[in-house]
Amino acid sequence: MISREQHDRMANAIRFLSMDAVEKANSGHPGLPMGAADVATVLFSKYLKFDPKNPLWPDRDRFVLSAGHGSMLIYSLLYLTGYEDMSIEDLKQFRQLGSKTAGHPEYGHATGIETTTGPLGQGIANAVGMAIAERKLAAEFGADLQNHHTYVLCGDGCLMEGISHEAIALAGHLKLNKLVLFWDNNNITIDGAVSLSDSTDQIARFQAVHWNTIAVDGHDQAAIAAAIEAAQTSDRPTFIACKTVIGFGAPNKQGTHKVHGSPLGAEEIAATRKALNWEAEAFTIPDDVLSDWRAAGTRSVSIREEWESRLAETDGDKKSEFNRRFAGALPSNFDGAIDTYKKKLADAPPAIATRKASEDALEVINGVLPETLGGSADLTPSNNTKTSQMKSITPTDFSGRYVHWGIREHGMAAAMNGIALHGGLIPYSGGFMIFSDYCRPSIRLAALMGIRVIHVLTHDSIGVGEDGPTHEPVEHMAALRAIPNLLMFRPADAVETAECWQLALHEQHRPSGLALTRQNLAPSRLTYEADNLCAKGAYELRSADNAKVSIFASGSEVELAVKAAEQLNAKGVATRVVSVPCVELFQEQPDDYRASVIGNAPVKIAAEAAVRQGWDYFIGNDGDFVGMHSFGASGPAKDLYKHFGITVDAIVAAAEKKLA
Ligand SMILES: Cc1ncc(C[n+]2csc(CCOP(=O)(O)OP(=O)(O)O)c2C)c(N)n1
Repeated sequence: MISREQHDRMANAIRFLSMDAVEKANSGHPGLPMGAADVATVLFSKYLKFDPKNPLWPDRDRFVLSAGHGSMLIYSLLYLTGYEDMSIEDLKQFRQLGSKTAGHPEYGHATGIETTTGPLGQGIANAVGMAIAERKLAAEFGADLQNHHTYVLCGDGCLMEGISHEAIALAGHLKLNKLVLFWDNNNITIDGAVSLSDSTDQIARFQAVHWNTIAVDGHDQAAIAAAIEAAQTSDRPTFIACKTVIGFGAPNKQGTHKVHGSPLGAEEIAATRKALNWEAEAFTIPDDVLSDWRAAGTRSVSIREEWESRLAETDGDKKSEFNRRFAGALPSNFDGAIDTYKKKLADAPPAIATRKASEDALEVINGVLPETLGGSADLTPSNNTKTSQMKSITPTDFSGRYVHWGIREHGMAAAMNGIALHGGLIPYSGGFMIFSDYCRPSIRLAALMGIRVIHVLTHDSIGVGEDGPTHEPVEHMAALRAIPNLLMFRPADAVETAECWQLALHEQHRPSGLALTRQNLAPSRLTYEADNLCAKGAYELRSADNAKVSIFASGSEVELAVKAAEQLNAKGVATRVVSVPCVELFQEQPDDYRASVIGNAPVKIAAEAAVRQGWDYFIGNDGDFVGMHSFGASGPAKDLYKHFGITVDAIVAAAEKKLA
């Protein structure tokens, strides 16, 4: 049992490391770590199941610092509990270029940072995804192998962000009872008191979405412990509202917004040392305190060892499947299944929408990849994301493989990040491409973290038709292509769709999006090719000797490009067509490949039912672009294509004009 005095000294270690690191960096946020130090100390010293020497142990509890600006809290905890990749030197390098201790916690910088946080609210939704993953894997592999909690700490800001509501409503609905959310209820944000902008009754709010709620004094060690113990036996997720004082211990600044995001200053730090009776110098932790913390870090070793013995005793197939799933490797029969499917497609190339082609590909994929976890933001019949293998997950039955996310795109995308980060599953979603805007902050974070999540984005252009401009993406391909480390695929037919899925699934360290049509398309790949032609991002689909015209197109416009080329060739104008399913992959190819695909035909035309931005890479400044120059409109898709001039005739005319 940790005495009150010991506890205080352990919590103060967090406080001083945080304020001293912020002071040294002359930048950062001391208020949250100082205020939440007691909550974190109780959690990490008594309850969190973790092993700093085996930080990736699959059944560890997950801890997410949703209020990422308080990053020194987690960095301090990692150092104090004995993570080998977080030294005192790393803390001294807080916020310096190239250090692990970045301004906000970044996934991959050090073990124990379970996700990148900073954009407020994301961490709560990540944690919901982690809790979904745990419950799903527990249903699949049994409680012997998966049985852990997910703890998340948030501030007022996280709770004000809309994404938090999407996430907590789903968590309450799904009864994710191993999810525990601590609210650092300090009544302060950057501008001042929370009352400037918010008067939500948070307890009532969480109760309304079926959470267990507990309110405690966030500086009362025993009360925090009792709340965590109550949470651990709850049949619902638990919200622990912890009343805290921001910047606790700083005699003149605590409780005010002055400690939120600025160094305390030498004078106030000296006063805090006095007030908290802390004599150790900056970055020096007294031996007794460090040894208490290190003991907290070894607390779960035997639990981890018992877990390892259970895994060792697990039936061979199940054990190797569990290990494969957490390694993120695809099963050896995966590529063969795609290949067989491509042969079948070549026998009778279907004229279908790529969203339907995606469903057909998923039917094959989900048959061989038990780790895929599908879902849709209430557009299942439109996104075609649910295949025959996928039963719906329900609050009482997680044996299914399909999540009904509800109309919560942002929460879905962030929770998918949490699922991918948790390990053992590959999440893919469904949504209308237009609403990728609603997912964008989380897609960006997936790209920043380098994790495998796959967004199925259907209804990818004016091909949407009657629903009109509110539902027709125009700038979205360009906007998504602008996100570094995200692969945006826009396949042209069923074969390309299967190839793009294959590529997305092989990408262990990048997210992908698949832009798919609502409308049917003529097949453009008519013969079987063993190679995945989409792998190089762009390739010559129709060749022509001494081509005078090159047409570059993606997705639904490849069909138009092929027909335009046929007409031009019939008129004696040698024309080739390049299909561009993934600009990012193409840009990674060697110079000579890119030069050969771009070619040197004097006339270059690009066709995509979207804005031109980005296409100059292929066609240059003097190429011509057949696409959108405005928002779309409501009407039958065929009429819209005509109205906006995205037609075979328009491509032919553009080429002829350039040749003239
Ligand atoms: C989405 C988003 N908007 C704005 C910010 C900038 N920001 C960082 S912290 C903060 C205030 C948060 O207040 P609170 O959660 O109460 O944190 P505390 O003051 O307790 O540290 C803001 C607006 C952000 N990080 N993310």
